[in-house]
Amino acid sequence: MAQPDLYPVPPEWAARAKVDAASYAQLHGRSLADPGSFWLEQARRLDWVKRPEIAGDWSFDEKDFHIQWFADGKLNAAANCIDRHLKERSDAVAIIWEPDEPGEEARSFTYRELHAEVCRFANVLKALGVAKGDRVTIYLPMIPEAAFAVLACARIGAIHSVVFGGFSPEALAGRIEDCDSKLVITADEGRRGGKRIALKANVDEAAARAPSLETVLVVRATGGEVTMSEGRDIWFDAVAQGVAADCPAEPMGAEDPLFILYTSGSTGKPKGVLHTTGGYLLWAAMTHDLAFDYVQGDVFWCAADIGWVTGHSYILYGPLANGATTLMYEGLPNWPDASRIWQIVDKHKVHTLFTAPTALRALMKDGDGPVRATDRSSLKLLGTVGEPINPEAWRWYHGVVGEGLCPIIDTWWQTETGGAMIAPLPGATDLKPGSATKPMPGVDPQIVDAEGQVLSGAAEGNLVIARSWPGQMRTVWGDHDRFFQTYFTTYPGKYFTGDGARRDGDGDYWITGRVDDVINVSGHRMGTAEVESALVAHPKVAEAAVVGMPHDVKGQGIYAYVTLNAGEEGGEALRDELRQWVRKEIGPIATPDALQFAPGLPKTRSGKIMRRILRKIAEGDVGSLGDTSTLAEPAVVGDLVANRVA
Ligand code: 6R9
Repeated sequence: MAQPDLYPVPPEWAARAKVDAASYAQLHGRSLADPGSFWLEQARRLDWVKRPEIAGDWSFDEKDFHIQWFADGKLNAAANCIDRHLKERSDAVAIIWEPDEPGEEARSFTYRELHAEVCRFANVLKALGVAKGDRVTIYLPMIPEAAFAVLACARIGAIHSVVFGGFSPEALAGRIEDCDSKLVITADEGRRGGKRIALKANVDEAAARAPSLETVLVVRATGGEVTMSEGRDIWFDAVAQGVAADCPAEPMGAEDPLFILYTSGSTGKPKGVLHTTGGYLLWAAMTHDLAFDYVQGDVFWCAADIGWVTGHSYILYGPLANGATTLMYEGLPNWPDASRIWQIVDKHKVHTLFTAPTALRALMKDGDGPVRATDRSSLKLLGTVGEPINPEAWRWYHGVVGEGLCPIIDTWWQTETGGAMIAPLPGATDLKPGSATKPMPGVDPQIVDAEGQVLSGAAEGNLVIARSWPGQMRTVWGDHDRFFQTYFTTYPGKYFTGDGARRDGDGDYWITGRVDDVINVSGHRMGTAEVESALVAHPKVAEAAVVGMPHDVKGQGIYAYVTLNAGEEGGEALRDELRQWVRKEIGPIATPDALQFAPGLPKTRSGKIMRRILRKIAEGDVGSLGDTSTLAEPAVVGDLVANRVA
């Protein structure tokens, strides 16, 4: 065999980084052996109104199920992200904002300016009657006001629920209603890749289906035309004129909610994942510091949208808590051309770039030219998140983008975990393309078999986390039982991630992907059940089954099998109509890549759809369909194979 595919820690990183291999082992060991003192010490990373004296207090057992961290502590997340940096670093740049249009000027905000913007935004919210504990839905493009709105909520103790601007009015309405939110913050329009997105018009449509909604606060972003509804809609700039640029930060209990973020699960409607103030913020700050070895002054660019957890933790909360300079980009990595992302790196002297494998695969398609045409010498570290990274993309990222000089930080985590859980530290961990490597301090991963037996040494199975960590979600909004049922009953006493994983002989973890009915499309989670229920809502559809299929850019694509009502005829026109229908019901990311009309679906005699077979057909792996003898009507399989959509 050739050289093992191992990329040892570069000596200069081992020498310079805050954590080296020996101190990582010590840190992780102590975090598990003596969690109480370890976490109280880590808590010093934050600025507390009242410093906590208790660390974790939790049990994953049904009888005594509870999760609390630093429960006696008091703090404010926005004050941690802004005010505490004012004394010494008020003129340091907090946020650099790069607009969609390359010709337009970038903007930047120092910590002092950020303070004024956030205070003003907070006072606007107060003037509209928003109080501690109220839910505020944020449906904004990637403009600076999105950061101000999030931090303004945190400042006054309102619970923000950011909804990705790509979601449809229907999806938005569901998320407004679920958490009974009375206020939506939106913009006239969003911009991405030169296109306009009619955000305010979407809110108007959502409002019709969301009776809890009372007020729509509209930020003027593009100047595009909108209809304002008297008594409900308010221009931000009109109210902002009269408010003060100072607003005290509300002292919050560490366990007071900070935000809700909706994410797809394997069943039912999206879940409102709830994170609380102290534990989440500490997790975001600690993991940002350790995994990216952040040093103040470095420009950190997480190229996600704040509508996803990655944006929450690594555009806003983690970097700002650490006094970082964080870059926020409005547009797409490959617009107007394939080198835009690298031009932004050069323009703002980006030190760390953190993006998703799907973006890398899309960029790789244009070859090395657009990368080589740029300098990139400011880059020191590269990160990835969202899905397993294929070794080809890893090597391209490392060799071409980073010129072989930048460690790749592959971070495995979830909306539920608040921040990175398994990830290399640049000064401590030898890298292997495709492996997220080692657990962060405090993380106790285990690999279990189907029966819950803990496997030791090199093994493959399902990934669970055996103990609580501060960044863990606390509940599903409005449905605590669903929280317990979803995550703690498959393997009693442990948090079940929904992911499969392999651990090699060096103790490195390799995430193999979801083992439940969640599809990972371009790093975004989509529940098969959600797409199915959108399809069956169409008047011509009787039944639908949705599975993932391999997709060379998106990682996974959506493959839908649709059975029509009797008398309906499937054809190209209806196929397009149904794809558009799903797009409208949920959003563009849910659009099926392939849609096959199926007179019947493979079901067991008890009526369960055999997804295993549908997955194989979607993958084109029709030679190994396995045992089909338990099917009620084995003949349907032949038809499905014959009419497979390539
Ligand atoms: C942060 C985020 C979570 C799911 C997760 C897993 C997949 C995320 C990964 C990864 C392999 C990585 N995932 N990071 N798989 N390697 N580095 O993406 O949160 O949107 O909730 O998705 O994404 O399957 O369970 P979220």
